[in-house]
Amino acid sequence: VEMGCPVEATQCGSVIGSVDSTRQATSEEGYGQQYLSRNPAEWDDVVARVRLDGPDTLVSAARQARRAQREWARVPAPVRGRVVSGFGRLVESNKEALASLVTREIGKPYTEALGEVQEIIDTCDYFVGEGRRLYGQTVPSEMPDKQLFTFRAPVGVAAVITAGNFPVAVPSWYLAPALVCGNAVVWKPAEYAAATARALAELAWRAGVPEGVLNLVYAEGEATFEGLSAALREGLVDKVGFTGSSRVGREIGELCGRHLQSPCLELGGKNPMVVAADADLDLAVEGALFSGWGTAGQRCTSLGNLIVHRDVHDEFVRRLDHALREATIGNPTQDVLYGPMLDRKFADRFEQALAETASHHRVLGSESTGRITDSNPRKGFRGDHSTGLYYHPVMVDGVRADDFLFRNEVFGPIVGVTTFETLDEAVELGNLPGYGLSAAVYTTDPGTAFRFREGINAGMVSANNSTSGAEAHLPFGGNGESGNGSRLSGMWVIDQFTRWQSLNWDFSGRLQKAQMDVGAV
Ligand code: UN1
Repeated sequence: VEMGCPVEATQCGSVIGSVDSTRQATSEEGYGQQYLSRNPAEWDDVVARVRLDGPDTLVSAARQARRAQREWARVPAPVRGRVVSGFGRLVESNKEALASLVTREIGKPYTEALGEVQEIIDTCDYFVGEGRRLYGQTVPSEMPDKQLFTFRAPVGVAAVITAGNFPVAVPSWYLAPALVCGNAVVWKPAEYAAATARALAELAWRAGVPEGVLNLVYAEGEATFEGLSAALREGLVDKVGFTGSSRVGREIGELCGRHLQSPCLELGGKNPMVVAADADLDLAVEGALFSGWGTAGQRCTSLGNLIVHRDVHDEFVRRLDHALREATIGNPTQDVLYGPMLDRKFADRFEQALAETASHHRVLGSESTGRITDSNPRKGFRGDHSTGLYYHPVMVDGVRADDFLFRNEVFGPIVGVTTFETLDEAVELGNLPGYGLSAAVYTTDPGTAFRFREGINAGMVSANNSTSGAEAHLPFGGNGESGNGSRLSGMWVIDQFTRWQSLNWDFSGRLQKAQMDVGAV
């Protein structure tokens, strides 16, 4: 890893410091090419240069993790909790620097980046307490002079593969519980958020997480997959955590299945927002704007389909169109609704999706579609569009249930609008794309909200709030195309990083046989 100071010297200091070369994994034959992590708002600004590792590096990291995990599991859980607490405190004292780094590396508006850093702090705070709980149970036995107990045992080594749209918060959902529960981790972050990952790992090591317990590997998709396959074959990985696309999630799920493992998969979403006839329309417009176009639509919880009651459709779309035209887009260091796309590959994919959809629909919210350039400008744009991956916001009205846009996650600043008449119809439309991450309903009738919650197949449902912005201590995760039902965050994630172990303690001094000795008293 070769990395210049990723933020201005005044902000950098303790976040990154110098990179210790002894922590570098050795490069393998055929690998080791450099990857440049660039600022998507200023493409010439190289935030970090990293060397990409090959599959063998991932395997040797897993081997190292296997060795280190045994020691770590012997550290008492409350002490492991204190280490995670120290990590949270270090993040907190570097909050602004870390948020600036996130803004610079992935183009997330600074205020959102601060929120994201807050999310890791909250997560660490939560899991300090878990270190003092990790409760097991005492269970009565069917036989006398015998006591049963249950314990939570660490799973062992977790391989964690994370996307870069939440380069701080999402990794913490895996790292904090995995570490508190006594596991070691091999972490493969998104390469386009390499500097942020490095900064986080540095802070964790500095807080006292042993190096072998947290291993950072940079690798591209194919090398990661190959390395993971080999590590699973060798029995070096006990749990895989993955946040990313449904397509890759399915491949990882298949791979894990072959090794009898159930991974933790947090995948895409086509999150619906239903606007009922009795909704507070201004509130719904605000929610749609934030979750549909905020973060340039690049959250897994971003709004995908707006499902609006026929009676309020015209008025709602008129107000949202106005809000979109007024919204400020541009440099993420400024006060903007959204900045650039995360990276060039996301910009390219968004252009493909636009070509699939925007050209044959009624487009609202903007004068134009596509990349914002000199010849395709946007009113009120802030910053320099010639250097950044900026796109016009797009709202597509009159989307039908079999349209590409209705069925597929796009991961960009585009939302389709469709109408409904009955709540049953709205729920059916919401479930139709087959994802099941997040969903929202705007209504002033509690009955509508509860019926929506019952009918919609989503891990997270909001009433009168947007599809994005889940809190750090609620179960996070989805169903269907959005994941395999695993949940991160709060007490629920503990089930991902521990396995129940029972102890059956007989102090009768004779061989008591379960089932057969019942009633022998
Ligand atoms: C993601 O996009 O992978 O609920 C996570 C939210 C954020 C996390 C999103 N707290 O929108």
